[in-house]
Amino acid sequence: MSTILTLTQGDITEQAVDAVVNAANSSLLGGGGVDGAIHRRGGPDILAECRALRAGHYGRGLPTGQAVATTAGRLPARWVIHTVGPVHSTSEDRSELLASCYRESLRIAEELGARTLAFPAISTGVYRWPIDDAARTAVTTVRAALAAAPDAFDEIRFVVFDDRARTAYEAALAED
Ligand code: AR6
Repeated sequence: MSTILTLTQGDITEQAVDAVVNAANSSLLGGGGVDGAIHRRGGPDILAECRALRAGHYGRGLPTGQAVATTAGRLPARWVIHTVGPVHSTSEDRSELLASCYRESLRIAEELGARTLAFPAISTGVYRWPIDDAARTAVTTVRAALAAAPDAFDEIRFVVFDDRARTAYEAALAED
């Protein structure tokens, strides 16, 4: 069975999927945007697990491009997969780190047995990544990872907030 890639405009915290990806920062202790919404709607259990991760394996924070899972608390999902996108830079190409966020999130999801996964547009808010380029990186990276694991997932859902992001993902999904 092959995985379907879908696009939804709306709030990532309302997605009924096995795992929701959080556009976190390396502190794992919350922030604005997607991160703020996930902690607000998901409740304190998520932060408690994040604090435990900081007290244990991730004492120095979660490095950019990596991912780690916690409970989803009160969200309509089983897990939150926290990943740290790169801040966009004009002096250095950090695309590989952005791609790594998608690959590592998929790897963790597969380990968990999550078959449906929702991704926000990582790095395109506070971290200022241009949306067209971010959408292309998201779609091509996910497609490449799925080619290597064709039976692992049922649905990968890209969740965007605004019209501009929706247009960018529609274009990226229409490309081969
Ligand atoms: N549902 C779906 N998409 C959303 C939502 C939502 N509820 N809220 C925002 N977006 P951002 P980043 C879109 O800033 O750029 C935090 O403070 C938004 O329009 O959430 O990776 C963290 O703690 C944008 O297109 O993530 C970090 O410090 C996209 O989601 C930092 O921001 C990502 O925007 C991470 O910055």
